Amino acid sequence: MKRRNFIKNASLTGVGIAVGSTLASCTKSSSGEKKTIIPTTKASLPLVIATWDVKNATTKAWKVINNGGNSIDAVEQGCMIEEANEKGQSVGKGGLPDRDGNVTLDACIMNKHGNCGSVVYLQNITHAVSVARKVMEDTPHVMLAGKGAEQFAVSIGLKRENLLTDASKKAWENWKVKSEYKPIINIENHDTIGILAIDKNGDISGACTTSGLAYKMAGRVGDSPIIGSGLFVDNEIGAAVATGLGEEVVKTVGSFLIVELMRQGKTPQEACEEAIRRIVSKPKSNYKNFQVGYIAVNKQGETGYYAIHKGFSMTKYQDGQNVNIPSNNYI
Ligand code: SD4
Repeated sequence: MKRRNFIKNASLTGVGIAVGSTLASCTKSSSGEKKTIIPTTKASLPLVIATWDVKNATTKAWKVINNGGNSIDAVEQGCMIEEANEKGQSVGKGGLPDRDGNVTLDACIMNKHGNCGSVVYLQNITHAVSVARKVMEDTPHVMLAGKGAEQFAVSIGLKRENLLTDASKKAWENWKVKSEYKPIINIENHDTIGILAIDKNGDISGACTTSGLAYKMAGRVGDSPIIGSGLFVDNEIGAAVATGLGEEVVKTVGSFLIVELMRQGKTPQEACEEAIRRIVSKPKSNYKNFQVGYIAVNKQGETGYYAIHKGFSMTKYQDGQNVNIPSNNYI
Protein backbone atom coordinates (compact mmCIF):
# COMPACT_ATOMS: atom_id res chain seq x y z
CA MET A 1 0.00 0.00 0.00
CA LYS A 2 1.32 3.44 -0.82
CA ARG A 3 2.45 5.41 2.20
CA ARG A 4 -0.19 8.10 1.71
CA ASN A 5 -3.00 5.57 1.52
CA PHE A 6 -1.61 3.78 4.52
CA ILE A 7 -1.68 7.00 6.52
CA LYS A 8 -5.15 7.79 5.30
CA ASN A 9 -6.50 4.36 6.11
CA ALA A 10 -4.82 4.20 9.48
CA SER A 11 -6.29 7.49 10.52
CA LEU A 12 -9.73 6.75 9.14
CA THR A 13 -9.96 3.71 11.34
CA GLY A 14 -9.10 5.92 14.27
CA VAL A 15 -5.75 4.23 14.77
CA GLY A 16 -3.07 6.77 15.58
CA ILE A 17 0.15 6.04 13.74
CA ALA A 18 3.52 6.74 15.16
CA VAL A 19 6.15 6.39 12.51
CA GLY A 20 9.07 7.98 14.21
CA SER A 21 10.36 9.91 17.13
CA THR A 22 13.59 11.47 18.20
CA LEU A 23 15.18 11.49 21.58
CA ALA A 24 15.73 14.66 23.53
CA SER A 25 19.30 15.84 23.06
CA CYS A 26 21.53 18.52 24.49
CA THR A 27 23.29 21.14 22.48
CA LYS A 28 24.84 24.53 23.07
CA SER A 29 23.50 27.82 21.73
CA SER A 30 25.86 30.35 20.16
CA SER A 31 26.04 32.05 23.57
CA GLY A 32 27.35 28.78 25.04
CA GLU A 33 24.17 28.21 27.02
CA LYS A 34 23.16 24.55 27.33
CA LYS A 35 19.77 23.82 25.82
CA THR A 36 17.64 20.74 25.73
CA ILE A 37 16.14 20.10 22.34
CA ILE A 38 12.64 18.80 22.84
CA PRO A 39 11.79 16.06 20.37
CA THR A 40 9.38 17.44 17.83
CA THR A 41 9.44 14.86 15.10
CA LYS A 42 7.04 12.28 16.47
CA ALA A 43 4.71 11.62 13.56
CA SER A 44 1.14 10.79 14.34
CA LEU A 45 -1.96 11.96 12.55
CA PRO A 46 -4.14 13.94 12.78
CA LEU A 47 -2.48 16.89 14.43
CA VAL A 48 -2.60 20.62 14.97
CA ILE A 49 0.37 22.90 15.61
CA ALA A 50 0.44 26.61 16.29
CA THR A 51 2.87 29.40 17.02
CA TRP A 52 3.18 30.47 20.67
CA ASP A 53 1.19 29.30 23.66
CA VAL A 54 -2.32 29.15 22.25
CA LYS A 55 -3.79 26.03 23.79
CA ASN A 56 -7.37 27.26 23.52
CA ALA A 57 -6.94 27.72 19.81
CA THR A 58 -5.36 24.30 19.25
CA THR A 59 -8.07 22.72 21.40
CA LYS A 60 -10.72 24.22 19.16
CA ALA A 61 -8.94 23.12 15.99
CA TRP A 62 -8.42 19.62 17.38
CA LYS A 63 -12.10 19.31 18.28
CA VAL A 64 -13.10 20.20 14.74
CA ILE A 65 -10.81 17.50 13.36
CA ASN A 66 -11.66 14.94 16.00
CA ASN A 67 -15.33 15.35 15.15
CA GLY A 68 -14.54 14.48 11.54
CA GLY A 69 -14.15 18.06 10.32
CA ASN A 70 -11.59 19.12 7.77
CA SER A 71 -8.34 20.95 8.30
CA ILE A 72 -9.51 24.20 6.71
CA ASP A 73 -12.36 24.52 9.24
CA ALA A 74 -9.94 23.58 12.00
CA VAL A 75 -7.38 26.28 11.23
CA GLU A 76 -10.02 28.96 10.72
CA GLN A 77 -11.82 28.18 13.96
CA GLY A 78 -8.55 27.91 15.87
CA CYS A 79 -7.51 31.37 14.69
CA MET A 80 -10.94 32.77 15.56
CA ILE A 81 -10.38 31.90 19.21
CA GLU A 82 -7.39 34.21 19.40
CA GLU A 83 -9.00 36.91 17.27
CA ALA A 84 -11.85 37.10 19.76
CA ASN A 85 -9.54 37.03 22.76
CA GLU A 86 -9.26 40.66 23.80
CA LYS A 87 -6.34 39.91 26.08
CA GLY A 88 -4.17 38.86 23.16
CA GLN A 89 -2.68 42.15 22.01
CA SER A 90 -1.19 40.93 18.76
CA VAL A 91 -4.26 39.68 17.00
CA GLY A 92 -7.88 40.58 16.26
CA LYS A 93 -9.91 42.49 18.83
CA GLY A 94 -7.63 44.08 21.40
CA GLY A 95 -4.64 44.09 19.04
CA LEU A 96 -2.19 46.93 19.59
CA PRO A 97 -2.73 49.73 17.08
CA ASP A 98 -0.42 51.44 14.64
CA ARG A 99 1.30 54.66 15.69
CA ASP A 100 -1.83 56.65 14.82
CA GLY A 101 -4.03 54.53 17.08
CA ASN A 102 -5.70 52.42 14.36
CA VAL A 103 -5.93 48.65 14.75
CA THR A 104 -5.26 47.09 11.35
CA LEU A 105 -5.29 43.35 10.75
CA ASP A 106 -3.54 41.03 8.32
CA ALA A 107 -4.55 37.40 7.79
CA CYS A 108 -4.40 34.58 5.30
CA ILE A 109 -5.50 31.02 4.82
CA MET A 110 -4.49 28.23 2.45
CA ASN A 111 -6.18 24.92 1.72
CA LYS A 112 -5.29 21.45 0.50
CA HIS A 113 -5.84 22.43 -3.13
CA GLY A 114 -3.22 25.16 -2.93
CA ASN A 115 -5.94 27.81 -2.99
CA CYS A 116 -5.54 30.79 -0.74
CA GLY A 117 -7.06 34.05 0.39
CA SER A 118 -5.80 36.98 2.36
CA VAL A 119 -6.68 40.36 3.76
CA VAL A 120 -4.35 43.24 4.51
CA TYR A 121 -4.91 46.45 6.44
CA LEU A 122 -8.38 45.30 7.49
CA GLN A 123 -10.09 47.54 10.05
CA ASN A 124 -13.13 47.17 12.30
CA ILE A 125 -13.65 43.44 11.70
CA THR A 126 -12.58 40.95 14.37
CA HIS A 127 -12.38 37.78 12.33
CA ALA A 128 -9.87 38.64 9.64
CA VAL A 129 -9.19 34.96 9.01
CA SER A 130 -12.83 34.37 8.06
CA VAL A 131 -12.69 37.25 5.61
CA ALA A 132 -9.54 35.72 4.12
CA ARG A 133 -11.32 32.40 3.76
CA LYS A 134 -14.23 34.00 1.94
CA VAL A 135 -11.83 35.86 -0.34
CA MET A 136 -10.44 32.43 -1.23
CA GLU A 137 -13.80 30.75 -1.66
CA ASP A 138 -16.13 33.42 -2.99
CA THR A 139 -14.02 35.76 -5.08
CA PRO A 140 -11.78 35.40 -8.12
CA HIS A 141 -8.99 37.09 -6.13
CA VAL A 142 -6.37 36.16 -3.59
CA MET A 143 -5.98 39.37 -1.62
CA LEU A 144 -8.23 42.25 -0.57
CA ALA A 145 -6.95 45.35 1.19
CA GLY A 146 -8.22 48.13 3.42
CA LYS A 147 -11.66 49.57 2.75
CA GLY A 148 -12.41 47.01 0.04
CA ALA A 149 -11.67 44.17 2.43
CA GLU A 150 -13.86 45.78 5.08
CA GLN A 151 -16.74 46.29 2.65
CA PHE A 152 -16.42 42.69 1.55
CA ALA A 153 -16.47 41.55 5.17
CA VAL A 154 -19.68 43.46 5.81
CA SER A 155 -21.19 42.06 2.61
CA ILE A 156 -20.69 38.51 3.91
CA GLY A 157 -22.43 39.37 7.16
CA LEU A 158 -19.59 40.26 9.52
CA LYS A 159 -20.21 43.09 11.97
CA ARG A 160 -18.17 46.27 12.20
CA GLU A 161 -16.69 46.64 15.69
CA ASN A 162 -14.27 48.90 17.45
CA LEU A 163 -11.15 46.73 17.81
CA LEU A 164 -9.25 49.16 20.04
CA THR A 165 -9.88 48.01 23.60
CA ASP A 166 -9.28 50.26 26.61
CA ALA A 167 -6.15 48.26 27.51
CA SER A 168 -4.66 48.60 24.03
CA LYS A 169 -5.58 52.28 23.87
CA LYS A 170 -3.84 52.85 27.17
CA ALA A 171 -0.74 50.97 26.03
CA TRP A 172 -0.65 53.09 22.87
CA GLU A 173 -1.03 56.31 24.86
CA ASN A 174 1.84 55.29 27.12
CA TRP A 175 3.95 54.48 24.09
CA LYS A 176 3.15 57.90 22.60
CA VAL A 177 4.51 59.64 25.68
CA LYS A 178 7.86 58.03 25.04
CA SER A 179 7.27 58.83 21.39
CA GLU A 180 9.83 56.41 20.08
CA TYR A 181 8.64 56.13 16.52
CA LYS A 182 9.91 52.64 16.23
CA PRO A 183 7.73 49.57 15.75
CA ILE A 184 7.95 47.25 18.70
CA ILE A 185 8.73 43.62 18.16
CA ASN A 186 8.09 41.65 21.26
CA ILE A 187 10.54 38.78 21.58
CA GLU A 188 8.39 36.73 23.92
CA ASN A 189 4.69 36.36 24.59
CA HIS A 190 3.40 36.99 21.12
CA ASP A 191 -0.15 36.11 20.41
CA THR A 192 0.02 36.35 16.65
CA ILE A 193 -1.20 32.98 15.61
CA GLY A 194 -0.10 30.77 12.78
CA ILE A 195 -1.79 27.40 12.78
CA LEU A 196 -1.28 24.27 10.68
CA ALA A 197 -3.49 21.18 10.77
CA ILE A 198 -3.65 17.75 9.20
CA ASP A 199 -7.09 16.16 9.35
CA LYS A 200 -8.15 12.52 9.40
CA ASN A 201 -7.97 12.38 5.61
CA GLY A 202 -4.33 13.46 5.79
CA ASP A 203 -5.12 16.84 4.21
CA ILE A 204 -3.17 19.90 5.29
CA SER A 205 -4.38 23.49 5.72
CA GLY A 206 -2.90 26.56 7.36
CA ALA A 207 -3.91 30.02 8.51
CA CYS A 208 -2.30 33.04 10.06
CA THR A 209 -3.82 36.13 11.66
CA THR A 210 -2.29 39.18 13.33
CA SER A 211 -2.57 42.86 14.14
CA GLY A 212 1.05 43.10 13.03
CA LEU A 213 3.76 45.04 14.73
CA ALA A 214 2.60 47.28 17.54
CA TYR A 215 2.90 50.98 16.68
CA LYS A 216 3.87 50.27 13.09
CA MET A 217 3.73 53.04 10.52
CA ALA A 218 0.22 53.62 9.19
CA GLY A 219 -0.28 51.42 6.14
CA ARG A 220 2.41 48.93 7.07
CA VAL A 221 1.67 45.32 6.11
CA GLY A 222 3.75 42.41 7.38
CA ASP A 223 4.42 38.87 6.25
CA SER A 224 1.35 37.26 7.76
CA PRO A 225 -1.03 37.86 4.82
CA ILE A 226 1.65 37.25 2.17
CA ILE A 227 1.33 33.72 0.81
CA GLY A 228 4.77 32.13 0.71
CA SER A 229 6.17 34.43 3.36
CA GLY A 230 3.90 34.19 6.41
CA LEU A 231 2.32 30.90 5.34
CA PHE A 232 2.62 28.22 2.73
CA VAL A 233 0.82 24.90 2.30
CA ASP A 234 1.51 22.17 -0.22
CA ASN A 235 -0.72 19.22 0.47
CA GLU A 236 1.78 16.82 -1.12
CA ILE A 237 4.70 18.00 0.99
CA GLY A 238 3.76 19.94 4.13
CA ALA A 239 3.27 23.44 5.44
CA ALA A 240 5.01 26.22 7.33
CA VAL A 241 4.01 29.42 9.08
CA ALA A 242 5.99 32.33 10.47
CA THR A 243 5.89 34.75 13.34
CA GLY A 244 8.08 37.65 14.36
CA LEU A 245 9.48 40.54 12.37
CA GLY A 246 7.59 40.21 9.11
CA GLU A 247 9.97 42.31 7.05
CA GLU A 248 12.70 39.72 7.54
CA VAL A 249 10.33 36.87 6.69
CA VAL A 250 9.22 38.60 3.49
CA LYS A 251 12.81 39.22 2.40
CA THR A 252 13.55 35.50 2.55
CA VAL A 253 10.08 34.18 1.52
CA GLY A 254 10.42 32.01 4.59
CA SER A 255 7.41 29.68 4.58
CA PHE A 256 7.73 28.80 0.91
CA LEU A 257 11.42 28.21 1.46
CA ILE A 258 10.70 25.75 4.27
CA VAL A 259 8.20 23.79 2.21
CA GLU A 260 10.63 23.63 -0.71
CA LEU A 261 13.41 22.44 1.58
CA MET A 262 11.11 19.70 2.86
CA ARG A 263 10.36 18.79 -0.77
CA GLN A 264 14.09 18.31 -1.23
CA GLY A 265 14.18 15.90 1.68
CA LYS A 266 14.87 18.01 4.74
CA THR A 267 12.92 17.29 7.90
CA PRO A 268 10.63 20.08 9.13
CA GLN A 269 13.16 20.82 11.87
CA GLU A 270 16.07 21.05 9.44
CA ALA A 271 14.02 23.20 7.08
CA CYS A 272 13.03 25.65 9.84
CA GLU A 273 16.65 25.92 10.96
CA GLU A 274 17.82 26.62 7.42
CA ALA A 275 15.19 29.33 6.96
CA ILE A 276 16.37 31.04 10.15
CA ARG A 277 19.97 30.68 9.02
CA ARG A 278 19.12 32.50 5.78
CA ILE A 279 18.04 35.48 7.86
CA VAL A 280 20.85 35.59 10.41
CA SER A 281 23.65 34.83 7.98
CA LYS A 282 23.08 37.92 5.88
CA PRO A 283 26.23 40.04 5.99
CA LYS A 284 24.54 42.99 7.65
CA SER A 285 21.89 41.18 9.64
CA ASN A 286 21.10 42.81 12.97
CA TYR A 287 19.27 39.68 14.09
CA LYS A 288 20.22 40.25 17.72
CA ASN A 289 17.54 42.94 17.74
CA PHE A 290 14.60 41.05 16.34
CA GLN A 291 12.79 37.75 16.57
CA VAL A 292 11.59 35.42 13.85
CA GLY A 293 10.14 31.98 14.52
CA TYR A 294 8.87 29.24 12.23
CA ILE A 295 6.86 26.09 12.72
CA ALA A 296 6.45 23.40 10.09
CA VAL A 297 4.87 20.03 9.50
CA ASN A 298 5.38 17.51 6.72
CA LYS A 299 2.86 15.20 5.11
CA GLN A 300 3.82 12.40 7.48
CA GLY A 301 3.06 14.55 10.52
CA GLU A 302 6.64 15.22 11.58
CA THR A 303 6.96 18.70 13.00
CA GLY A 304 9.70 21.23 13.60
CA TYR A 305 10.14 24.72 14.98
CA TYR A 306 12.98 27.15 15.28
CA ALA A 307 13.54 30.79 16.17
CA ILE A 308 16.30 33.33 16.42
CA HIS A 309 15.85 33.97 20.13
CA LYS A 310 14.71 32.22 23.23
CA GLY A 311 11.08 32.85 24.10
CA PHE A 312 9.43 31.25 21.11
CA SER A 313 7.20 28.23 21.58
CA MET A 314 4.97 25.92 19.61
CA THR A 315 1.69 24.43 20.76
CA LYS A 316 0.95 20.97 19.48
CA TYR A 317 -2.24 18.93 19.76
CA GLN A 318 -1.46 15.36 18.85
CA ASP A 319 -2.49 11.93 20.15
CA GLY A 320 -5.19 13.65 22.21
CA GLN A 321 -2.62 15.75 24.05
CA ASN A 322 -2.31 19.51 23.95
CA VAL A 323 1.21 20.61 24.77
CA ASN A 324 3.05 23.89 24.64
CA ILE A 325 6.64 23.06 23.74
CA PRO A 326 8.90 25.65 25.27
CA SER A 327 11.42 27.75 23.57
CA ASN A 328 14.48 25.58 23.49
CA ASN A 329 15.00 25.64 19.77
CA TYR A 330 16.83 28.81 18.85
CA ILE A 331 20.22 29.75 17.46
C1 SD4 B 1 4.16 40.93 11.35
N1 SD4 B 1 4.76 38.64 11.62
O1 SD4 B 1 3.22 41.67 11.10
C2 SD4 B 1 3.88 39.66 12.10
C3 SD4 B 1 4.00 39.95 13.56
C4 SD4 B 1 4.09 38.73 14.42
O2 SD4 B 1 4.20 37.75 16.44
O3 SD4 B 1 4.16 37.62 13.99
N2 SD4 B 1 4.13 38.85 15.68
O4 SD4 B 1 5.31 41.19 11.04
